[in-house]
Amino acid sequence: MKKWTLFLIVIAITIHSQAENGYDLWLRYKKVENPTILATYTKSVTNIIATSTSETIRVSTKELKTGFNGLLNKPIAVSTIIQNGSIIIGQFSSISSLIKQPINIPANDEGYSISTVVVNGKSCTVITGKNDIGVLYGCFQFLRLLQTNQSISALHIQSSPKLKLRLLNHWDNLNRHVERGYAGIALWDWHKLPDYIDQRYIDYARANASIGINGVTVTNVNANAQVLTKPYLEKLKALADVFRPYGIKIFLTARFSAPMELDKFKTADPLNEDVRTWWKNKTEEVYSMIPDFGGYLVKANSEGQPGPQNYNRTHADGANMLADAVASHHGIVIWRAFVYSQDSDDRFKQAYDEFKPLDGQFKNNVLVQVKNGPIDFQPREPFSPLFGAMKKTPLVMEFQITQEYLGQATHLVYEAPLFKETFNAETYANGKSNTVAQVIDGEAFNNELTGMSGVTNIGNDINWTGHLFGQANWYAYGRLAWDLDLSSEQIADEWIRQTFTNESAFIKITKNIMMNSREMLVNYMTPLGLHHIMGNGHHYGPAPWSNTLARPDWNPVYYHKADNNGVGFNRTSTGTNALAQYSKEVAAQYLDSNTCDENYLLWFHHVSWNHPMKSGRNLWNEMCYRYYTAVDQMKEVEKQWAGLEKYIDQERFQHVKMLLGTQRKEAIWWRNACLLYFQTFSKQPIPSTYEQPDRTLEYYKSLRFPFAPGNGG
Ligand code: GCW
Repeated sequence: MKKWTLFLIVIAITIHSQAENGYDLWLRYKKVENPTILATYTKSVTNIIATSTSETIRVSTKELKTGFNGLLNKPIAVSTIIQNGSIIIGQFSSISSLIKQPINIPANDEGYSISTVVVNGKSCTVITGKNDIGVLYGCFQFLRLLQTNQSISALHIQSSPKLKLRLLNHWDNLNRHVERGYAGIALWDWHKLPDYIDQRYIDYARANASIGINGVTVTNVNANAQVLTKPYLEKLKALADVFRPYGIKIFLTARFSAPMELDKFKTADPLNEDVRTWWKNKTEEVYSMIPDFGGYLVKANSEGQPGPQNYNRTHADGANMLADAVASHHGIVIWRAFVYSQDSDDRFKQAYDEFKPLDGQFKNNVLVQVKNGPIDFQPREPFSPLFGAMKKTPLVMEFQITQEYLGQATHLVYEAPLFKETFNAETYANGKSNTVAQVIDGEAFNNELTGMSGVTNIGNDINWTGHLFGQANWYAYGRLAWDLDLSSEQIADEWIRQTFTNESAFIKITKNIMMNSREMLVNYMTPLGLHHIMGNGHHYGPAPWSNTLARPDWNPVYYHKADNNGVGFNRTSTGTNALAQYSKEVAAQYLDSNTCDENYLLWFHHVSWNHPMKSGRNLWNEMCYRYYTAVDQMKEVEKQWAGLEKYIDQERFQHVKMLLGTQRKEAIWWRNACLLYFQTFSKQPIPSTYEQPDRTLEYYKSLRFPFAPGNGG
């Protein structure tokens, strides 16, 4: 009996120690499995020497200790004695007297260098930067090398971020509901702030710093003026104090009508002197509490938000008023270009039509934040024409990390290929080769200020992002904001190794699943350039038939324009001529329905159901082919994952497995619902070689999801 009890306890402990809930993200620091690698690491890491006691160096040291303790499975002491394997960290100015030799340091203020050097005959690793924050980034990079089993014996690494502002945007409301959030409620426990500091705030800051994020807006762009009141500023100050050592600044979403809502003003006109003074004073109050406050992010005159147009003023008038208020503190204003109204004949054109004429009118501490595509974060969009057009205004790229239109938190979709597709697109701005990446990193138009914002997928779910693989999107977003040239594969590789294991068989299959996942999703949801055909309001599931919303440009039928003649939105000169917003080289790629990249065909053309496609099929059959092939791929993904059970802990294996089951069901739902609907126009059969839909179109139309997550306030 006794023996058995012991045995069971041992089993229970083993299973328990293996189970992981995903909370540790990519910062797991598990013991290095390969004994040879472990032995070399153990020799190369013997003690930590920190040359200052600043807060950022303190958290750097702490992170290294935690990391080494786990990875090497032994405590590593902090000391001042140089020995073989010392890890010396500190600002360049403070380490130079210690190491007594020149060292290459990065040009950029936030960059780092990691070098193997011999000091007093001892081989050491020096992690340094011009500033403390570079040192912290370098420490995280060093830990990443260990976690991914890279050699650390002869390091000469220098790295600097390509973008100045690497931001996360939380669409979190003060009641903790997260707009388009699928991972629980907001992290910020406003009620308990400022006194209660949840460990999560610290771990959130660590995770962000590990990938180079340096600013966050913690509230929704559909803003609530309350956040500007004293009690909330006190709560924000508490968060800012937690984030500061990690190099993360707080930005606020500003509700344009705040002077009216908080102080009974009759107007919020940006040219009214009292209004301007109100913002000036409010901003002074913010800076008195948060001296490194980043600035304001504003959604104005869009989807019901108030803005300068309410007073017949322009977006530039509004942005410049706030820009003046933050200028003396070196703050910035990020003004969103996500605007559209039903007066336009094509929502695609609206942002360009409103913002292009304002180019050159913004103060120099204003950036305009543009969504990657012209409509709204669809599975595939052409790049927004504003990226080639705003020559005098720095633009911030806005990506949506949360998967509002990408299967929410039940679909495994790796977004790096989507981000990279946008970056790699040619704008031909200034009549020469200039990619979107070159516009964003300031090269194309010589911008000093550069930045990127990601609408986060983070909530209070134990694994932060709902779907474990959602973590990869947070990770990839940050890594790309640091270096736009990193490849999707490399980022996936790093992420898998840190999140799961360095086992090559596991990495190969998982990377393959990730790399194909976005294209697969496009094909089971919106192939060939279909877009915006999801359910009303909550945006969950397919509803291409939907035509009941108040405004035409909210309805799916507006976007696909299916009829008996064909399908697609004619944006050529015989249609809305949206293509004219691109440079002529870009427009030329899409102008002709016979040569247009088929991935964008229905974005730009209304073509007949019999339109000949490159495969030799007609459009209808190609559509069937895409939907069916994608579902087959999804089934294959499920099988491949099932074969990976032996490599990872049960808890995370089962989590992903169950969600892949949901994803397969929903892929079939999308395929069947869309094909049955479009078939009512094409009047052609779904080829008999395919398994036929087992439900009717009426059934799919009847589905309702009143409590689907992420919707409403
Ligand atoms: O994608 C749409 C979302 C809205 C969001 C809006 C925006 C915050 O459906 O929920 O509002 O975009 O980007 O402002």
